[in-house]
Amino acid sequence: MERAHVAPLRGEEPSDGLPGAANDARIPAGAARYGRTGGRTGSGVRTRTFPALAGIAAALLLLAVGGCEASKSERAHVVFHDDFDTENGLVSRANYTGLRQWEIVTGSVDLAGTYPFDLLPPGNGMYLDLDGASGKAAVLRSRRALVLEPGEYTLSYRLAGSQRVSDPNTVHVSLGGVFRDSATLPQYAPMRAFVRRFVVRRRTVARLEFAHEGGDNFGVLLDDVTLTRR
Ligand SMILES: [Ca+2]
Ligand SMILES: [Ca+2]
Repeated sequence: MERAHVAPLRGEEPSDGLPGAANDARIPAGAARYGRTGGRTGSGVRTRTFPALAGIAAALLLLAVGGCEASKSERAHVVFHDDFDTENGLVSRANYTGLRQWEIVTGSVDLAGTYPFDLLPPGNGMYLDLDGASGKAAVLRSRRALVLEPGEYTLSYRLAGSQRVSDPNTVHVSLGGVFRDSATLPQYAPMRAFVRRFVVRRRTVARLEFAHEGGDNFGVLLDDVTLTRR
């Protein structure tokens, strides 16, 4: 049975999608009314048509400027992202140590995604088996210390079961003292997104960490780690 626990300041259930970057630019009510009024002024009286068109153009300009400002204020800032798709020339490797953005504190990981470690259906690019081939699962930590300015954060990552031996696998996720979560996935759990939201109230510097339990060389599969701030 799959389970996931989280104690963020503000959490939500796992989602099938990554956090959206769509903006919710709203049209001011007054501007909308102006547009409808302008549309009814087509009376054929030439001397009144030009001011009306100028007004419509001004309203559209205001809408465009307002929309841009709204987009800027609501746009998420990407603090960290890794999809592993540029690792090792897309060649799978057991006990891979060349991760660009992660140090392996203990244990080992396998780089997977292509033969002979094409464990999932196509479409995931490269990903990691967090319990490599050394008999000890990995503690993976971001090489870069992440500077977390106060704000609302969304951390998303995709996890799948090992797709091989029948034991469940547990991984613990943390970001310093501001976020902590864990997930246990059965053997054939498909790859899906976990999306977590939390608030950072004071400037913090922290490293992102994935710590896998056990060590039987078949672990949780990890892909698409993204941290954003609003
Ligand atoms: Ca990938
Ligand atoms: Ca295992």
